[in-house]
Order: sequence, then C-alpha cells, then structure tokens
Amino acid sequence: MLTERPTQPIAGQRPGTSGLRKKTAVFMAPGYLENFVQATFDAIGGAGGKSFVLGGDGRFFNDRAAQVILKMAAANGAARVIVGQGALLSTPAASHLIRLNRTDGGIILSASHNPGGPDEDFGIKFNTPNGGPAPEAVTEAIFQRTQAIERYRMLEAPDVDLDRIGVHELGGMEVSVVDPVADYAALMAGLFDFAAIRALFAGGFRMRFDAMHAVTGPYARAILEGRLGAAPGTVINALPLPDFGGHHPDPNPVWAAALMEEMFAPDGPDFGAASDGDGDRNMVVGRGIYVSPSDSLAVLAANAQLAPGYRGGLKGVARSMPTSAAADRVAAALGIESYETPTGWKFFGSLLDAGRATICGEESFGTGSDHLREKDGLWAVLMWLNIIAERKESVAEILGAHWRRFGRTYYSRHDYEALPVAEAEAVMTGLKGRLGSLPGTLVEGMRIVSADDFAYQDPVDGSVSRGQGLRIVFEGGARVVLRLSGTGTEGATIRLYLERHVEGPEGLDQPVQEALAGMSAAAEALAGIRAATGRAGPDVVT
Ligand code: G16
Repeated sequence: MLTERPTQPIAGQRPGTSGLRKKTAVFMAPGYLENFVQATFDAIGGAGGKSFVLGGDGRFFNDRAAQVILKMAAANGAARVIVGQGALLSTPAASHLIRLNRTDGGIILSASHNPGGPDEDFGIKFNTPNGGPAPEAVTEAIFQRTQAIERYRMLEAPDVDLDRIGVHELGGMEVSVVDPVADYAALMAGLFDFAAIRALFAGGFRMRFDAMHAVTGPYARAILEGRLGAAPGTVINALPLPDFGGHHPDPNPVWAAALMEEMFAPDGPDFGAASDGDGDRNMVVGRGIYVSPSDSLAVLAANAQLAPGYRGGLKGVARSMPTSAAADRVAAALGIESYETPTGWKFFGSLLDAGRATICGEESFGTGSDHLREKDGLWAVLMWLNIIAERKESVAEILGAHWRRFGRTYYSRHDYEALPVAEAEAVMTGLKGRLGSLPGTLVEGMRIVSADDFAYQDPVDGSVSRGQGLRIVFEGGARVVLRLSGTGTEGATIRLYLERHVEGPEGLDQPVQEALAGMSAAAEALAGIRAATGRAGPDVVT
C-alpha cells in the first residue's frame, strides 16, 4: 500500500563535502532518513520512471536504510533500482554501475572512513548520472528541499530479500540484486595487465591488504586472491562488519597501525595496502617505506603508461589544493595540463567528463582516474601492482628513482580534531583577517610570497567556489595550508598541511617531520592553533 506521510523540515540536513553525515542515532530518528531521501528525489525532479543504483559500506543501519530507500523509491514511482547483494556496494563500484547501466543516479550509504555502529556515524549521498558525487548546485537544491518538505511517500510492503541475487518486484518497481564485485572486477581486468600481476605473485611477491572489516574485503579477496593468485590470507580483516570491528576504517598510518608495523618488520611483505569504509580511499606502503598520498599520485601519473588502460598517455592530472605539488612537476615533465581544485572529489568530475584530466588525487588518501567518477582505492592498489610488475623494482626503488628525477616534496598533514566549533572558527577567521598583510613578511626566516583564501573557477562550466582553504606560499614554493574538515561529525577539525620541495640530489632522505620542522614552526607563528586551542599538538599526523 502506498502512503503519503506528513512531515516537517528537520534542521541541519545540509550535505557536506560528500553527502550528509551524522551520528547513526540521528539517522535512525523517525523521519530523518525519509525526509532526506524524499528531498533528494524531489530535488532531481522526482523519481518517477527513473532507475537508480543503491548500496552501502555495510555499516550499522545500512541494511535497514536500504529497505526504507527501496520502499520510498517504489512509492515515488521509480522504474528500477540496482542493489548490491546484501545492500553492499563500494563507492567506486556504485559509480561504475551507475555509468554502466546509464541510470539516473545512485544512492550510496556510507560515512566513509568514519567509525560505524549505533553510537558512531552514518551517511548518505546522491551521485548523479555521470557516476560522481552531486555537484554543489544539486546538493544545495536537496538542502533547500529539506527546508520546505511537507510529506514523504512510502510503500507499505515486506522487505526485499537482498541476499538473493536476481530480479525482485516491489510495488511495481524492479529491484535487481547483483553481485557487488563482478562488474567492477571486469572493469579492473580491462585497465590493468592481470597476467603480469599474476606472474608477479607467482614469483613469490608477498602482499598484505588490510580491508579494515569494511566493504573492500570481498572485492580484494575476489580480485587479489581469486583472479591474481595472491597467497590465501593476503587480504586480512576481509569480512565487512557493522562496526568495522570497533576500529576507524581509515587507511592511514595511525588507524592502520598494525599494517604499518608488519610492513616495517625486517621480513615484512613486499607491498602493503589498506582501504577505507566504502572503498574509495587507499594507503600504499612498501617494505620499510610509507608512500604519502601526494607522492603516490605523482608516481602513478609518471608511470601510468605502463598499464594497458593508460598506454595512450594522460590528458591531464588534477589534484586538490591541499595535495602537494609533486604531481604538478610530473605533469610539467610530461607536457600535460595540471589542475588545482578545491577539496572534494566532485570538483574532478567536470574535468574528467570534459576529457581534460585522466588521473586525479587528493592528500586524503584518494586517487582515481576517468574509469569512473569517484576515487577508487583498489584501482590505486592495482595500478601500483601493475607498475611494480613492469618495472620489476621495489616500492622503495620506485620512490627513490622518482625523487631523484623530480625532486622530493616533503609533505605532512596535522589534524586537530573535535575542537569546539567557535575555537576552530576563531583560528581560521583570525588568520584570514591577516592574509592581506602577509606577503613580503618573514616568518621563521622564510619570506611569504602570497597568501589567499583559495577560490576556484571551474574551467569547464565557469562555476566559482570560494572559501576553500587558507593558502600561504613561501619563496621556493613551500606552503602552509589550513582548512576546516568537511567530513567530521563531532565539533570542528582543523587540518594543517605542510609542504616543502627539495630538488636534490642532496637532502632526499630526511625524516619527514624533521624536514618540515621549520614549516610547522612557521604555521604556529602564523595561525597559533596550539596557542588558541590549548592543545599540545595535533591528534593525527599523516
Ligand atoms: C571526502 C571527499 C574527498 C575529500 C575528503 C576531505 O572523502 O570525497 O574528496 O578529500 O572528503 O575530507 P575533509 O573535508 O575531512 O578534509 P570521503 O572519503 O570521506 O568521502
């Protein structure tokens, strides 16, 4: 039975950097999810006759939310929804299914790298027909709709058996339950030299992939162990759990500490990797060497042509503003365009759609290409494996050669988490107010050449995004960048990004924090984060 239920606007349903993220309990409150889903359908001109992709990272409430969304889609007249078995889909796999099936978009249930469980985080986002996160115009329209909503539509019906692959019927709507891995694995097989990677593993190459009890477990098992012949047990924490085993499914040296320890042990594996809650982020580690996301992007760009899918060369490389300029140096050497966009994968979408960029990356452990419209954790891992198989060198050798050729861009991010919002905003507005007076001044013996609040004009559609982070550049290109995180659910998080380039051949092997000590001191002199917040130091350093 179809019902129209009266409702009223709920405060705070404004999607952030990638969708709406809140505490799970907030999402479970009566009407909360329903209001947002109805507002989404309304904002895209209704769901009538349309088709969508639906899936999530398996966190607590994923299964319930999927049933609610299916019933609402049916009640709103949608023609078809493609759902991953068990309501599971990694974000990149969802992006691919939207494109492959030419649907009218998709709904992804995830709070990405944030912890999951009844007391942790949940999230939902809408992706547009190009497979990418909704651009600001769409998220704004959804938000406006949440402010005016008066009713939502719901079908009263039993749950769909999402464990059973095949075609189901729900109130006249078709629900296709699909294997979440198959189409994605086929896409990867078309981009990379699986035979060469298989030969690498057959030759004794040892790898450890930490799926962090999140969605990439089944994907990594099927591809790495299944199709590529990596030793059984290569993929650990492979079973997706509603609370990710109580951990942060965040692939960085802090939250993937056990993997780091294994990789730095004397007889550690040759290659290590981890992925996040919804499978779009990646961390890559060699034996005894950590690869920063900014360096990873640069290495992938410089070596992409070794993989069959990129043999024709790259159209351009794009990075988010806080990501280091290492990739720009590669683009310059290759004679291709490089782009600096605001944080958020959605900004890459228009460059990819317009054929201006092939590879994109962010310091926040995100890398991807024009094969879909999200960042893609396993894609990056497979690209590294393809490069290693072709070059027949270790990660340390590949990085060392890269630095000798392009110089090394020392880079680190310092996070001050869960700050009182007013305190964090005071730090930002304080520095913002002083930006105009900074150029020409000396800080810690270094001269500032420019300081601005980053604004971006999309070169394709001309849209302008302002207020994207405070950027202070020193002579020689060293930088201090500050911005507020757009993905946290508790208080405010200040991210401080430090960067300094060393041309070499001397000075390429310094410990990162030591190489950046001067930048860190300059940042404190400029922004006074520690002084203003009373914190002794950052909570997370990556
Ligand atoms: C999301 C976006 C990324 C972005 C990141 C920034 O990542 O998809 O493009 O780099 O947020 O996070 P913050 O604003 O906290 O620095 P994800 O993996 O959470 O979807």
